[in-house]
Amino acid sequence: MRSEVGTTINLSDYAPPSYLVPSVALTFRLHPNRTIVKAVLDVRRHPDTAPGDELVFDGDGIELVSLRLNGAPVDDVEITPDQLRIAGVPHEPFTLEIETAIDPEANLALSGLYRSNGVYCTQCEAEGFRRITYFPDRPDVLSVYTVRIEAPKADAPVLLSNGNPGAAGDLPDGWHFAEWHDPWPKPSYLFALVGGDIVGAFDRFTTMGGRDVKLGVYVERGKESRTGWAIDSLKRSMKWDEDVFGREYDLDVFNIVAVSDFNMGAMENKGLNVFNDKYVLADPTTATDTDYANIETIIAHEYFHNWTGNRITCRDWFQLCLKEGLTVYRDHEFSADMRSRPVRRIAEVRLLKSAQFPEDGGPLAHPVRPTAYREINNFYTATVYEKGSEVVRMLRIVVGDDAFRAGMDLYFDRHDGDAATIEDFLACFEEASNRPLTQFALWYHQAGTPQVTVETDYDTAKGRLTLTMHQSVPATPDQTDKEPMHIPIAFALFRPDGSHFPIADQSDLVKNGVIHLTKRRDTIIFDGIEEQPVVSLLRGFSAPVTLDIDQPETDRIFLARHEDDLYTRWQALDRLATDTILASYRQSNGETLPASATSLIGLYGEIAGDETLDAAWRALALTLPGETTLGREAGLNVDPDAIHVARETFLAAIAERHATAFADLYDSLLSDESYRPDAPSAGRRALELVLLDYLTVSEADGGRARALFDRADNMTEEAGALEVLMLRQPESGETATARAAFENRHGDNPLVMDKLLGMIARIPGPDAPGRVLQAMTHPNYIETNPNRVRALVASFAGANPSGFHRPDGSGYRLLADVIGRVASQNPQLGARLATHFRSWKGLDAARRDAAHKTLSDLRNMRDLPLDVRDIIDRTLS
Ligand code: 0A1
Ligand code: ZN
Repeated sequence: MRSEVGTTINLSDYAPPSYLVPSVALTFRLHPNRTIVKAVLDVRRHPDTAPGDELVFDGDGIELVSLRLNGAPVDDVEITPDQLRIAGVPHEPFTLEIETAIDPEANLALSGLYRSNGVYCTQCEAEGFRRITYFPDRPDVLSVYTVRIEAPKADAPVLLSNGNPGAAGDLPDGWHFAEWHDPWPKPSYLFALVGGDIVGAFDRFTTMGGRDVKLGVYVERGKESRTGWAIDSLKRSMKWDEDVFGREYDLDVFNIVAVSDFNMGAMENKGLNVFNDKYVLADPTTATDTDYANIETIIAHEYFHNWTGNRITCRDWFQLCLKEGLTVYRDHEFSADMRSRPVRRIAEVRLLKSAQFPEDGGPLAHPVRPTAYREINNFYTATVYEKGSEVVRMLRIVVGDDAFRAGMDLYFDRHDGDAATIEDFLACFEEASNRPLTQFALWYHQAGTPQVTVETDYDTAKGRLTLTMHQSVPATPDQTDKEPMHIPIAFALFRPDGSHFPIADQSDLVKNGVIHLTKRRDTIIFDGIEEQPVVSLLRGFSAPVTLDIDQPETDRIFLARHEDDLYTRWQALDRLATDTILASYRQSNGETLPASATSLIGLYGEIAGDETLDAAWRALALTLPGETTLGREAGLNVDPDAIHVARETFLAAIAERHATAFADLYDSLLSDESYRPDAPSAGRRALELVLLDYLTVSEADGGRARALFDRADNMTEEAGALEVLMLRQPESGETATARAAFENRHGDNPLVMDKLLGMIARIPGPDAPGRVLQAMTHPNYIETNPNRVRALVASFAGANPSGFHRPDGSGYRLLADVIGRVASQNPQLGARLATHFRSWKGLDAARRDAAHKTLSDLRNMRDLPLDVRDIIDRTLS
């Protein structure tokens, strides 16, 4: 066990490793409670460092069985809870043989080697390998691995590890073995092993260079019929990375294993990706359109890591965004190419605003590349992933498409096989574009969401538009004074007929339709604008900033109607909806709408019925901004109940105004075609379900939703209809009957039952904590499985503001109790749950006090693991 208080690790203290391990041979004898691991390490001194004669390797909670150096026992060895120290090691390369014993069954932290439903599997990122054997467990030590796994054949007929398969065969007493060799040097966090009674579905892919790759997707027995979409997504990912980035796969096999107990979404271990089964298993009757889309993008994400993460890895964990931000950017581009680009962009921005903006504006804010941490597992954040991806996206805008591609090629070329840094990455783009990126690099170093304010002035006589822009970056923990950033603001100037004014470049300030704001304040002048234009800024959400522009309501409505970039059209509409709901919240606690709402409400009817627009886009346009985002935009002293009321008031007004048109449209969308997961069919269902929600607001009995629930032949409509019933009419008889039917049909499928847990958790209002407590008694709710806890408790705390933020603190106490129970067995899960307190300082006084009390009580808990303590300490600071 590592210390509860922990020490702070600083980027500025980075030093190369003293010892390197060019090759490793591991032998595992799998046993549920006492697995024996034999590691033979080829160890040598780092040529550039001058260590003393002491070797220090990392360990965590393992038992040392034996230790030999160059074949001889070692006397001068010290073992602490987290280290193995050997004094007086030779100067010449030597062999270290380490035998350790571990207990996979007792490993509920799901880090290192553990058992999931009887299947042995590993999770080594970030620091799990040290729970398997003693090792320099850091990403800048790269080794070639050879692995031999031995196990009873009946328990574990399938034995997998990284790389290519080698010898396999039977052993005495019903045991067997399999050997694997991975020729590509890799850090220990990419090591993986799987052993169990799992079943593979197979396919093949021929790479652009002619390599024939055997693809396998392994799942628990009985789930093999749900692997087709994952394999299809994998093949499309492999082809896309060749076509778009010129990246080819580099082994003879690529395996994916789906396990049911997993702390995150998935893991990119070299040649052996391990997945949370939620992101692999799909068929029409158990997975929704959202599940299909998530599987597609996560399979792609893990596959793309083969180049961005594996072939080029991180020098240290501060560089996490080097692999994560870049790989998220790549999976975004993939999904945009597979589906509708504007629709995907809307989803990305919604996620950024609901998850990353609150992080960046609260006590857990940190730079995309942090400079200090106590627990690295707490830095797998929306900032590192989503903002990290936005930074790469901006980089492309700043250097241009051609230099971006050239910079990527240079990066792959120059750093293949390296453990690299953000500086290495940026240097490639400086060279490719022949421009310095020093100011741009601030996106990696300065935390906080920049704020841009814009004043517009149009001089009719001169035909001149003047934009005065001002930027500021708010103070964040440990960073008070901020430098101005390089903010690319894509824009257009519209004529009243919807056409664009042509825009000439202005040296570095305006280029290709982008204003490059680099100063704290700047003035941009456009001449030859012969009539008052409508200004559209931040097109495509070209930078992760908040924008405040003095723009008349009529211009905003114009953009929501005529912006020809569909993402940006949604952005204009979303801004109008947000402002309307917040005005209602401020003026009347959400009870009544401002007069200005009338024209906007009319616009929703126009959009819904506009057949020229993609149905998926219309569905998103009709989805009002979420309560979390509204609450953040509302500023300080927020009352989430009033935010909820304000959103509902606006929603009800839209529903009432368009009742007939929405009903007709809804009826026209119902289809008898059999289910297909493609984007157009999914878009139709999304629009249908959004309309169903509007229509049910004013219905007495939920009959329409019940009818859809009964006729549905796919999980999207079945769960979608049930969700409308559960959230709109939680106590109705129709809801009770539908819910019982759902449980009856799917009670044996935990992933489907998770959907029900999520619905229960999201029912708004004062009864929410009681309902969640009740759901915890359901036999399906198992607290050692992160998916169950996330479905119920994280949905409650993260997606039900009016239910979670009860002024009496009951929601907070519920969360704290779960954290207390979960943390001792699974610290990472406990820490993730604790992040849901992150916005407590923005709430009204009663809630703030209640949250503060709960957080203080939690902090005083004995034996709180470092992961949780780190989050609580920072949240309270
Ligand atoms: N690298 C993975 C995410 C991941 C991180 C940590 C894990 O265990 C603690 C597991 C997965 C990815 O980006 O997909
Ligand atoms: Zn990743």
